[in-house]
Amino acid sequence: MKTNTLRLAVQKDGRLTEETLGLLRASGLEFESYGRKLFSACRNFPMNIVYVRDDDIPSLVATGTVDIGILGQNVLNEKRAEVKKLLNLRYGFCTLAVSVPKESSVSSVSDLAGKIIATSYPKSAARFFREQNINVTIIPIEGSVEVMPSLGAASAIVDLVSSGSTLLVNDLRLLTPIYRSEAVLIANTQSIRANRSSQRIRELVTRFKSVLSAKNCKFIIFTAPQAASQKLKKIIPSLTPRASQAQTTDSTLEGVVNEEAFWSMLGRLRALGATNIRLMPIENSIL
Ligand code: PRT
Ligand code: ZN
Repeated sequence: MKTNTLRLAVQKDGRLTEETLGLLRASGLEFESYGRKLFSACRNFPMNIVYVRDDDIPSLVATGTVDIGILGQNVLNEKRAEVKKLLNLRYGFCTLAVSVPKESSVSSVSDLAGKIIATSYPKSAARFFREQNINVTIIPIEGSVEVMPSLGAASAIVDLVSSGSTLLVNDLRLLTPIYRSEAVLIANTQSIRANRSSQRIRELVTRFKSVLSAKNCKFIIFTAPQAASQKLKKIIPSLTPRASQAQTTDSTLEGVVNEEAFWSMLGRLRALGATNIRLMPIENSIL
């Protein structure tokens, strides 16, 4: 591994891996990722991608072993490393929450005073209960936290929830959220200042931002009566007529729409005479 090359740590094999590698590729980076033994070198950008366990990323970044890393905000909150957060990456969404057995009489967190809480996030859990002034005993558990209440080992758990199906299967119910989490990009505090790396990190952030801003937007193109143009522009402000149009009563309009909003505006577009509507992906959007 060349030492003057930027180093990015990503999760080796887990929930964030696929979307992280997808984001890197969508950002125009070319690299081989099969096998993912230790690292892969980008062919078209001076960066090595290092594959590690997500729990190790905060300290690898904090110590400068790597310059930047992608991990869940939850891991960062738990490890509390001296790093700089650069960007929220809009995937890997989940919530760290307190959950109790469905049949439990506990109706608020204060009912957990004096009780045992099982968690893989002992620091986050301890901080939460301390801030609430509730005395609990926290037992750190590495895996299968959700089975602890049914084993009689804990009255509640603090764990990540995304779809909620794990809670359902284990007869648990969510009592209260602690914090929301998503994948984030973090950097070593020296690397963002050093000449060697700061410009490359900035370029990477720009690439990521352009992918993220293009993610929910689609390019739209359709035909509509010229007389309806003003009303259509009120629905899609970015609409512009295609250049060099023939002198007809219809015009071809193009613009950018949020994909979710598109489906709710489709009826109004049609009512104003829009036909031949095509929606196309945008790969990047550099604003
Ligand atoms: O091996 P390594 O240490 O790298 O991976 P890991 O096993 O520690 O982490 P991994 O791959 O499970 O998760 C990586 C990251 O994904 C987490 O740090 C979060 O940022 C994010 N993430 C998003 C989740 C979830 N959603 C999630 N649902 N991480 C874990 N879960 C687990 C949760 O702990 C619970 O067991 O999924 C279960 C609940 O899911 P639902 O959908 O049933 O509610
Ligand atoms: Zn982990």
